[in-house]
Amino acid sequence: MTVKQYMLDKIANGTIHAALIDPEKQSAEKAGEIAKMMKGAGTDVIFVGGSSGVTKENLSATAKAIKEASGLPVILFGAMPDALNEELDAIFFMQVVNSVDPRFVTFGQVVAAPIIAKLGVEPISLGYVIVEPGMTVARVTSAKVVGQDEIEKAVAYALACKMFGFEFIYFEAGSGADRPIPPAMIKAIKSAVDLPLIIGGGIRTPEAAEAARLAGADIVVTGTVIEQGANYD
Ligand code: 1GP
Repeated sequence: MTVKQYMLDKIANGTIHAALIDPEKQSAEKAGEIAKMMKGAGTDVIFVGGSSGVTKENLSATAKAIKEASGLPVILFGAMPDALNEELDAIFFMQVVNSVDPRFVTFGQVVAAPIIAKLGVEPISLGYVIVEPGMTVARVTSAKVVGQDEIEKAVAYALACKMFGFEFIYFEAGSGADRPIPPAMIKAIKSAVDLPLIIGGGIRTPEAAEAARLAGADIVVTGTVIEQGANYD
């Protein structure tokens, strides 16, 4: 079964949880332990990636350790093409839809596409939209962030993603955001566009995750809260 189908089957039964693990932040062994612990807590899929410091070496070792320790599928989420490797189960082939830097819209993808084809790793196309405050990822990608109260604009981005043919959409407030994507925005996106909807950035409490779920998120992503709980050495 493809990773895409695995996620679609899970989503059909309700919202799922994705843990984001940054390969640069701990040893591969520790990443495996975290993934195993997260699986025990109900996590369904692991996203790996980070805004900087992701190398082929730390990414492949981390993906391998996560798969061995937890059995969960590992999807690469945002990284430079030279970090791609065959240990990954799938790659979000993503466009930062509101970036004004063509490297994050098309040019980086053109470099990555033949590498992904050669490796034989499953690509899952993803429209990625950055919402205020946006944090590091908004700065790195020069994104024109969608305001927290710009619900119509968010819906327009989601519709554009649908018309482009993306398989998944991800609305991101940025890792470590002080405000997650507002539930009203999630609800509006979900009622306008029937694509699997990923929501992340700034979700630190069960209440915030529950609010995203109730508003219509299909996949809720947490990163920082897992890092903080992991007691890194
Ligand atoms: C970042 O959406 C993810 O890409 C996770 O954000 O680190 O704030 O949980 P946090």
